[in-house]
Amino acid sequence: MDRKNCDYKLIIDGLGRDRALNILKEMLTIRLFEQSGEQSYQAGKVWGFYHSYVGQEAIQTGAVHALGKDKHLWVTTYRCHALALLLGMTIEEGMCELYGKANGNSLGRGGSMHFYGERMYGGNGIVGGQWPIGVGLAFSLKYKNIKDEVAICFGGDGSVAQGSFHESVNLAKLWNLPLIIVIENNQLCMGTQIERCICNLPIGENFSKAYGIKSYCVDGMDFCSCYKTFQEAADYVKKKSTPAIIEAVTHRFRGHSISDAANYRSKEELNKIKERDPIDNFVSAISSVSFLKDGELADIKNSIKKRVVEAMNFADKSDFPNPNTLEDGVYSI
Ligand SMILES: Cc1ncc(C[n+]2csc(CCOP(=O)(O)OP(=O)(O)O)c2C)c(N)n1
Repeated sequence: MDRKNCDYKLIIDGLGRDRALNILKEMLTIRLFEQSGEQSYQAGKVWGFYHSYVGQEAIQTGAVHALGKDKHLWVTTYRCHALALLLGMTIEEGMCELYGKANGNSLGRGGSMHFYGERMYGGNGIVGGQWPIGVGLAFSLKYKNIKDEVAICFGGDGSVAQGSFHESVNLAKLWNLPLIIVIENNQLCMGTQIERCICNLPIGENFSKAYGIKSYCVDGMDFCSCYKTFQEAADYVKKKSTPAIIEAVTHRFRGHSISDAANYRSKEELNKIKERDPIDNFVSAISSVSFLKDGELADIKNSIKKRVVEAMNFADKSDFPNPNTLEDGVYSI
């Protein structure tokens, strides 16, 4: 991991106080959104699958800040709430989608695994289903000769075991597509340890060698390392017009989904993991350059919590989609 190459002070100074505080607010919004969504689920207001991004916040926040949310084409897995929020979805749209309400991000038809945005192509429930979509997005950029944008495709470590990953990476390199392939390695393929799922570790380094692709390995619990690595990888991909792999080593604090009690991990192990909480890491990084005043963190948390609770009430009061619109948006050829 190239943490040692990451000059925190330089990065935080370069961001400036306002932007650093915005980054903190975004990571806290993701955390509180996820926790509140889970509460709503337990209260019977949200159904279906629910995959929380808690613990992994630094990766996609780092990526979106490094590349900019108004450019590029993005796609991710079923663990998709964070990316949608980072790319501009409102908390209300997100909460309404979880509640299956017509004001939701996908008009209440997709639920937790199917969030979208103008530049975000899901939210995909099929493990490994996003890799070929990422290749298609990168192909479209090359085809249209758009040189200052890339496609970014996120996937879990378990999805590297799918054939779709290998076919996609092969094509991306064969056609030299501007694609950043991000393996969010939370070291668990659902409930199976990565060592029992993937044959050749470290995953990013070894699989990238197989396809002749440059790879980066980054501490996914650290915003600054992620931010710097995504900047470097995007510059490389644009300059060389070729793909790159980023393996972000991380941990999820929750089970694979809400119905997974994560009994395969001891309390002690989880507590140890939480000592490297990406939000706490960022708070200490910005505190070390005096960007955070006394009491400011508590104020920020309270105001975000208030906004999330308002969004939950809004979702609760919103209408379910009208059954007469059931066939809207359904196309056939
Ligand atoms: C094609 C397909 N096979 C199986 C599943 C069931 N499934 C959902 S997630 C998952 C494992 C994914 O592991 P990983 O990519 O490491 O994700 P994470 O641990 O972050 O949930 C499986 C087998 C599925 N959704 N799609």
